[in-house]
Amino acid sequence: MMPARQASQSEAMKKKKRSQGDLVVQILGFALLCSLMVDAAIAIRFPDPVSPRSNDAPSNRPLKTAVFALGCFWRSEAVFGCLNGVVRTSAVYAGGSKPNPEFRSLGDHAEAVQIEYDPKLINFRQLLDVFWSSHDSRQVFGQGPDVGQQYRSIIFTNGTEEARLASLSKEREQTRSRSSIVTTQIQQLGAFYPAEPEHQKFELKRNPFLLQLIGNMPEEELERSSLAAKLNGYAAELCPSKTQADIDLKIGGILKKGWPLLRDV
Ligand code: MHO
Repeated sequence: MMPARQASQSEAMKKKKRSQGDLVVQILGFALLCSLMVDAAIAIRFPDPVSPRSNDAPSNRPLKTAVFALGCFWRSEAVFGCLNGVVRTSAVYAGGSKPNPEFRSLGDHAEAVQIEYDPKLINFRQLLDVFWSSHDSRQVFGQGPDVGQQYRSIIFTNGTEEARLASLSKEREQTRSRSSIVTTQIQQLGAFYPAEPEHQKFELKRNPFLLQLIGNMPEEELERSSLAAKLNGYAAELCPSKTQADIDLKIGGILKKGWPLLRDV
């Protein structure tokens, strides 16, 4: 028979092991819950990339424009900037009637993103899919902590075909969320205005290291640059995970050698 002291020690050890085991199970459960919550909160549905024909450079092809409002335009610009086929993005004010709005007095406008895209590489339907899957269209006049009509959700269209695709996608979205109303408005695009320079490529500008890596472009170049649009998405960690990883690798390579500047990703 075990002496009383030894027996109680081994009982205590068993208890400790059991409670350590419980802790591990709790931590794993919590981690799983968190990852499910993050997935449920945002799981952007990225389109499958189409590879461009090498003899037909994107710069020679006619581009199309789309404008969406989905909350703070810092984030909206980053969401779309990284997509294959998106050539340029800008933060804009749209959807209102006030001429020449400014951030501190934008009247009835919403913060929005203007997207210039190559229709051979990505289409309006795919952009709509990214739009729906990258924000909460059921939140009334706001996104997360940003509350107010400037953060409302809007799909702007150029008329019949885009308006039809937008309504169809909204109906689909409404069937997905039976218990709450999809608040997204669908509007013909009217006059819209570029936001101030400090709101353009905001996520990228928060990262002086990345700015340096692309050679500290002057503001006008930064605003027109496809590379800057992509890196703006990368800086916000909103690119598809494969793209995030590819850019990480590229940057790692440059850092190792100490050169050259990052010219494309
Ligand atoms: N929550 C953000 C909103 C900025 S956005 C340009 C902030 O004030 O930091 O509306």
